[in-house]
Amino acid sequence: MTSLPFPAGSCLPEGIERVLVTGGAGFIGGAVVRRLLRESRAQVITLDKCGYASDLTSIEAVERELAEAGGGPEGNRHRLLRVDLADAEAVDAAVREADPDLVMHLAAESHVDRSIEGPGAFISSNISGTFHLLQAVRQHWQGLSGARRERFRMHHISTDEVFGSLGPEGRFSETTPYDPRSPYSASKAASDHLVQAWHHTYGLPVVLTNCSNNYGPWQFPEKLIPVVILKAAAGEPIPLYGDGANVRDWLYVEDHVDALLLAATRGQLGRSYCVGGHGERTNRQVVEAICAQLDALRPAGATHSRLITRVDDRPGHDRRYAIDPARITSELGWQPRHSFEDGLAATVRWYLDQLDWCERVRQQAGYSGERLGVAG
Ligand code: NAD
Ligand code: TDX
Repeated sequence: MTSLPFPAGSCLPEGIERVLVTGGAGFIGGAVVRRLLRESRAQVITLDKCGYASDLTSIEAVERELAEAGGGPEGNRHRLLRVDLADAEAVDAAVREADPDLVMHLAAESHVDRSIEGPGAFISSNISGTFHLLQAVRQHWQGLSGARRERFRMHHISTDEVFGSLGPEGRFSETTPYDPRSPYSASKAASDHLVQAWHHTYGLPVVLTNCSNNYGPWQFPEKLIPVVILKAAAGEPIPLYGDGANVRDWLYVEDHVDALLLAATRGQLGRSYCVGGHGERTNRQVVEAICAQLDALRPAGATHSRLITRVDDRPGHDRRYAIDPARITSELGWQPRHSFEDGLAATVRWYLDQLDWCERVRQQAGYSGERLGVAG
C-alpha cells in the first residue's frame, strides 16, 4: 500500500474504497470517520455496539454537510453496523457485509476508572472482542485475491499505557517492554499481543499504534479535561486525584487522526508506532490552565482554581507517561499541528458551547459526573 498513489486531497491511497472503523461512534473513532468522509471518496462502515460513550451527532452533521454540498442523501457514504465485538458470529457477519480494504480497530472500553470498578467489560470487549475481530478479518483477508489482497491491512489502535509507569526521566518508545498496571491497560496490552500473534502466525497484514492521552471536542465527559471544564463551569469542586503531580503527554485528537491515517496507509507491516504530542503536563498544570481559560471566558468574581479539590488517589495510579515519537516522525513524516495551549483553548471553548450535548450524553449514559474508580 505504501507505494500506491494518493489522489489529490485524499487521505487514502487509490484502491482503498471500503474502510471498516470499529469504535466509530466513540471519541477518536468519530474523528477518524469524519475525516474519512470529508477527505476521501471511500465507503465508511462503523462497527460499534453504541455503548455509554457513543454518540453519532458529529458524524450525522458531516453527513448533512456533504449531502448539502451536492452528494444528496443517496450519496451518503457512511453506514453504522450496531454490533458488539463480544458476539463472534455478529462480528463475522459484519466484516463480511463491510467487505473492507482497510480495517481501523478503535473499539474498546477506554476509561481506566471504569476498568477498576468493572474489569469484566474490558476483558470481553478489548481482549475477546479483538480476538473475534482478528478471526473474522483473517477469514475475510484470506478470501481476497490479487491487488485487493495485496493492499489489505488491519490497523490496531492502542495506548501508551501498555508500557506502564515512568519515573521522572525517560520516554516510552516502540522497544519499551510492556508493563501494564490497570485492568484497562492490561486488556489493551493483551489485544496488542493478539494482533502481533495473528501477524506472525497467520501473516495477517497489521500495523499498530500506541498513543498518549487524547483531548478535544466530542470526548465523553468522564475523562480529565472535559470533567474539569464542566465542573469548573458549573462552579462545582474539581476533583484532582492524589497530589496532582502525575504526568500525562497530551495530544489533540485531530493530530492523532493524522498519525493514524499515515500509519494505516504507509506504516510498515508488523510494525508499531508510538504517537505523542511532546505535551507533558502534570494534572495540576492541566487543571490550572483550564481554570485560567474559564477565568477569561466566564469571569466568576473569583478564580476558578479555588474549586480545585484534592481527592483520594486512583488505585494503582500510573505516575508518568511520555512518548518518544521519533519513529513515526522520521519514517512517516508525522508532526502534531496543535500546541497544547491552542488545542486546549479550542477544547474549552467547544465544551462551553456544547453544554446541552454534554448534559444529553451524560443523561443517556446514566452518569452525572460522580467520582468513578474507587476500588471497593
Ligand atoms: P471511547 O470510549 O470514546 O469510544 C470507544 C467506542 O468503542 C465506543 O463507541 C464504544 O461503544 C465502542 N466499543 C466498546 N466496546 C465495544 C464492543 N464490545 N463492541 C463494539 N464497540 C465497542 O474511546 P476513545 O477515547 O475514542 O478510544 C478509542 C481507542 O483509542 C481505544 O481503543 C483506546 O484504547 C485508544 N486510545 C485512546 C486514547 C485516549 O486518550 N482516549 C489514547 C490512546 C489510545
Ligand atoms: O477527575 C479526574 N481527576 C484526575 O485527577 C479524572 C477523571 C482524572 N484525573 C487524573 C487521572 C490521570 O492521572 O487525570 C489523569 C488523566 O486521567 P484520564 O482522563 O482518566 O486519562 P488516563 O487515565 O490517563 O487514560 C487516558 O489516556 C490513555 C484514556 O482514558 C485512555 O483511554 C488512553 O489509553
